This record gives sequence, structure tokens and C-alpha cells, in this order.
Amino acid sequence: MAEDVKVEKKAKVADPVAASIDVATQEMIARAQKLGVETCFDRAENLKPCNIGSQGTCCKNCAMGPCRLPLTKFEGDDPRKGICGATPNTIAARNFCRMIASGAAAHSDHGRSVAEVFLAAARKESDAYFIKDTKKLLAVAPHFDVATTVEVDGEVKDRDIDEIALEVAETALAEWGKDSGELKYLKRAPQPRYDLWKKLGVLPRNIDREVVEIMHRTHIGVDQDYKNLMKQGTRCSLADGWGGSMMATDLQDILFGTPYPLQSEANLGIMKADHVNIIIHGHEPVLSEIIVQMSQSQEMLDYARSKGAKGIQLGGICCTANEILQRHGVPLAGTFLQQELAIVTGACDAMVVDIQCVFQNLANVAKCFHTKVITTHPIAKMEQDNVLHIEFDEHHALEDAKKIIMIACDNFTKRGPDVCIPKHKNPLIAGFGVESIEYHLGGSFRGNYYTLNDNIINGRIRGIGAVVGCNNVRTRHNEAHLTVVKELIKNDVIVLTTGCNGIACGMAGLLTPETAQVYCGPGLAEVCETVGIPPVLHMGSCVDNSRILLAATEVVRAGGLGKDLSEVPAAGSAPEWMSEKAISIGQYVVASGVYTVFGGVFPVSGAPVFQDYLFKEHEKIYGGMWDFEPDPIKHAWKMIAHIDKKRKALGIDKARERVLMDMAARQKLDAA
Ligand code: NFS
Repeated sequence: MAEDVKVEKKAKVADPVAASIDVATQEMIARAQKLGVETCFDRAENLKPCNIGSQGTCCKNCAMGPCRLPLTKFEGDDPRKGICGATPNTIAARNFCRMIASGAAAHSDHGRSVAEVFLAAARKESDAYFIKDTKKLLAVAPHFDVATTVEVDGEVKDRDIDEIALEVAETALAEWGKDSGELKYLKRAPQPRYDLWKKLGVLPRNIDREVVEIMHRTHIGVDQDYKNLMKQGTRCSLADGWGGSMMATDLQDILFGTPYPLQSEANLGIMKADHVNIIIHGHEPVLSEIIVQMSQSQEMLDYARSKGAKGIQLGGICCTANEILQRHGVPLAGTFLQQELAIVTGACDAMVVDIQCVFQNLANVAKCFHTKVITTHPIAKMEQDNVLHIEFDEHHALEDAKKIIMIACDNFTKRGPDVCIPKHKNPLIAGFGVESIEYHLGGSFRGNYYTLNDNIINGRIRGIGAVVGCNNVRTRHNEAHLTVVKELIKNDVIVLTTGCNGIACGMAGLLTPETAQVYCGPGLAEVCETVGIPPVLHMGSCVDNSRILLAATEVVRAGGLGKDLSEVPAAGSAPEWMSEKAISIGQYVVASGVYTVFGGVFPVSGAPVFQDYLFKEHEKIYGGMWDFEPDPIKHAWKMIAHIDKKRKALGIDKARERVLMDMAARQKLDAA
């Protein structure tokens, strides 16, 4: 044993300014270091990623490997092979498909939990969950082939809402495992898109089956053709975007209310020294909704006051943050990379987590402070003994939420003297969706996407950029997010955002209408000012990327911008992605016809032929393609170039030139 023991070198620590563009984050990284508390930023200094793994060419799908195929220079055919003969293309495609399977499973299993709660609500088995938004229920029901009217004695009458809800719940749940047919929501895509998927044989049959089939195909000795693997990768990703994610969004809206624009704030500065601070982190709003509701009850407020606090301050991290922001205006505490730092403030009385994007190191950071980390989901526990597990169940949700809030209040009295909450926070407006964009940009009179389309056609708005996704500790926190977004709006591209990009934009103050005058090009600024919207529209969590798909579909439906999603002047982006969910999202967006650029690293770069297939061949197949650009300015310009290409194809490129003439050139002419 002795010879295996390596002498531990002193661990390096991160430079806070190099690690994040955000001042609150820098302050908390420095504080953690001063207190000897290790965070992900320091770990990133000491743990370098595996080069071959990050290029997608390490296969560990059997015990003859791992077979690691580094990218080297060669002449002629690629000589690299695994023990079984798997080529770099096969290995990279297998790994890529497994990322899609995991991402689709995460989004869709979240959707399944919501559907189960929805069923309990429809059956009236829960005292916590009800059918809240009946308007949305009636709008969604036809997509499940559920009738909203009934004929009685030759007269058409409205059907009972409870009956509709129950049938929607049962039909929705069946989408995960039905034995025949295809996912019902696919028909919500523009007809030519649906027809293309059908022709290509990529219509998902049911959600679970597409995930399982990827695991089968990527087992040793099964699918060894990267094109055929990607056919299944696409089918699985569509089961996410136009299936599990879309149903999660819709059913959440019906249960908890469809978001409409509201005001709030973002960054760690939303925590309050004299309040009980409960940070809710994870993804499913099933838990957080009830905590939000209970924390406003007189009973809980009195309890908090009895412990010496002035009240209860909730804050969100990751997509749970976006869920409770868009429906209740609960402020955003921070992005994915700030989760440990919320505890480092010394003011976090409880960190309540459910599923996805939760660092196991939260428990270690919590050991250095008074914070109680509480896990709540049966599929997501932590091994550390300082973590409490309170399993949350829809049948006794109110009691569970109460218990959690009381633990946080009790813990308020145990705070150490050294509390340090950064002052930084910014105001924001969030809560945009298909319905509210229609209202704001269509107006209550027209109530459709006509105005948005008209402004794209006349060139004031150059196009649509969907900028989404994670933070990644391998790139400077939030820098690429903000640079890409600012460059797009400066060039008159309206931005739709979700996930941690939405939080980053909120922290930087980009989600306010006033932003338009500071950062936007003249055309977009004019539209934002007239309509009173921010140039960056926060559309929710990552499952809510489905809102972006449906908004783009409405754009097609409103007319004048082509007959399919691939014709719209639009582009997608994830500048700081890190999760497998991002890959699933990227693939369904590409397969929906949208050009999509990722930053950071691209996970198949060790297999150039396969990468080429995703980057170039996909455009011929789907009209959308992947691209990769780590430099955020070039990244934004690749998107703008694509948008301009689509404008030209639609014959509306000249209109934009005229708008530009209106603004600058006309003044010049006047002066002459
Ligand atoms: Ni999206 Fe949400 Fe953030 Fe990335 Fe994680 S929170 S589902 S995966 S890190 S955007």
C-alpha cells in the first residue's frame, strides 16, 4: 500500500475575479477561502478534466475497456479503434446519445412526477393541489384529444371541468408508457415539421421507450452506425422537448397558474439578515409551490417571529428558482454555481433541495455553518450524516412544508455571529410565456403574434435568439452568458431566455424594460419602448424551453416568416452549458429546425466525422444544425449570421436595410 500513497500537495485556490464576472459571487468565493471552506471554484483548480473524455472518445460501456482514443494526427483513414473495433464515431455517438437519454429522462421524469400530482389533484386526493388554471386546462385538453364540450339532447354543452381534468391526467400519464401510436403533442409542431419527422422515422412512440432504446443500442455490440444511433438520439430528444418537458410545463401551469409578467430581484443580496432565509434549490415546483404558500401563512410568520426573526425570506437557486419566480415573484438567489455560496453567507437557515443540479458538497459547506440541508425526494438523497431527509409526498404536502419551514425557523436561532450577505442584487421582470408574449406583442385587440412578426419583417427586430442553459465552472461564471446576450440585443436580436441564463441576465439587470435604452440596437429599443417589455424575455426553467418551441410555432402560424420553424430568423445558444439535459435540449432544438451554438467544450470533438455530421449534415436533414464557439462575441455573430441568412431566404433582408437607413443614414442625408 505504502508506495501507492501520494504526498498531498497544498490545494490551489481559485482567483475570485477570474472565476466569476459577478461581484457578489467574487465576494463569497473570497470569504469562503478566508474561512477555509472549499467550493467548486477551488476544486476546479485542482481537478483538471480528462481530455479524451471531454472529446467524447472514451468508451467505458464494457469491462474490456475503458478504451481511450485520443485525437492524433493521421493520414488516410482514422486508425483508432476500441478493443471491439468501435470507431471514434461510434464511441462519440454512443456517448452523445447516452447524454440525450439522461437529459430526456431527467426532464421527463420530472414531468411524470407532475403528472402524478396532477392526477391526484384531478381525483381530489390531495388537500394541497388543485386545478388552478382552468383556462389553460381547456386550451391544453384538445392536444390530448380530450373533448371540452359534450352533446346532450342535440345541444352542445361545456363539459364538467373535473371530468376534463381527470381525462387529461390519465391521457398525459399514458404518454410515458403507452404501447402503440406516437406522442400526442408532436402534432403541435407546424405541419411540415411533423411531416418531416414522420418521413425520417423519428416520431417518438412513448417517452420511456425512447430512453430505454438508447441504453440498449449503446450497450456493447449493438448499434455501430453513428447515423443510426443519432436517429434514435433525435427521437429520444423529441420525446423530451415535445413530450416530457412540454407536458411538465403545461401541467404545472394548470396546477399552479400560467405565468404572467411580474417584478422581482436577483442575486445573493436578496437574502435578509433579520429574516429566516430558506433557499429552495432543484427543479420540481411540486414541493416549492407549497413551501411558498405555507411560508406566507400567519401561522408560519408568527412562528418565525417567535424565534426572533422579522419574517421569512425565500430565495431560489437553479430552475426551482425560475419556477417560483415566474409564478409568485420569489426572488432569485443565484445560478447553479452560487449554490455553495448561499450557505457561505452564514445567513442560510435551510437549503431545501429536490432533484437535479444539486452539489453533494452542499453538505460539506453546511458543516462549516449552521445551515440545515434538507433533501426531500426519494430518488435524491445524500450520504453525509448532517443532511436531513424529509420525504415530500403530495398526499401530506402541507404538513411536510410546515415541518421544513419550522426547522428553518428553529435554526435561525443557531446562526453564528459572522453573517455576511453581499449587497448586490438587481430588479427584474420575469414570467413571459406563449400567452403573455401574445398579449404584450399582439395587444389585447389582436391577441396574436402579428406585431412580433411584423416587426421582424420590417426589420426593427432582426430575429430571435434563444439563449439558455447552465453555468460551467470551467468558464468564467456568467461572462459568456452576458456577453452573448448583450451582443445579440445590441444588434436588434430579441432574446428569449430560460434556466441559469435567465438568472444570469436577472443578476446583471438585463431583464428590465430600461435595459433597452442602454444595450439595444435602435430597432429593438424602439419596439421595447413602445410595448414596454425588456429586450430579454425570461421564459422560465429549462423544461420551459417548451414555451420557446411553442412561441416559435406561433410565429410560424402568424404568417409571413415561412411555413416551418427552420425558416424563422432564429438561433439557439447555450454559452456555458454543462449538464446532459443541455445536450437533449440542443438536439431537440436542432431537430426542430433551429441552428444552435454551444460554448465551452463540444463533447464529440474527438470524432471529427461524427462532429461534422452534427454540424453540417444535420442542416440538410433537419434544417437546423449544431455549432460550437467558445468565444462569446464570435458565438453571437454566428447566430446573427444565421439569422441574416434566414432573412435573406425569406426576402426580408432589404427591409432591415431600409430601417437602418431610417435611423442613421437619414440623419446623414438631412445634414448633407
Ligand atoms: Ni438547466 Fe436547471 Fe441551471 Fe443547467 Fe441546471 S439548473 S434544468 S441544467 S445548471 S440551466
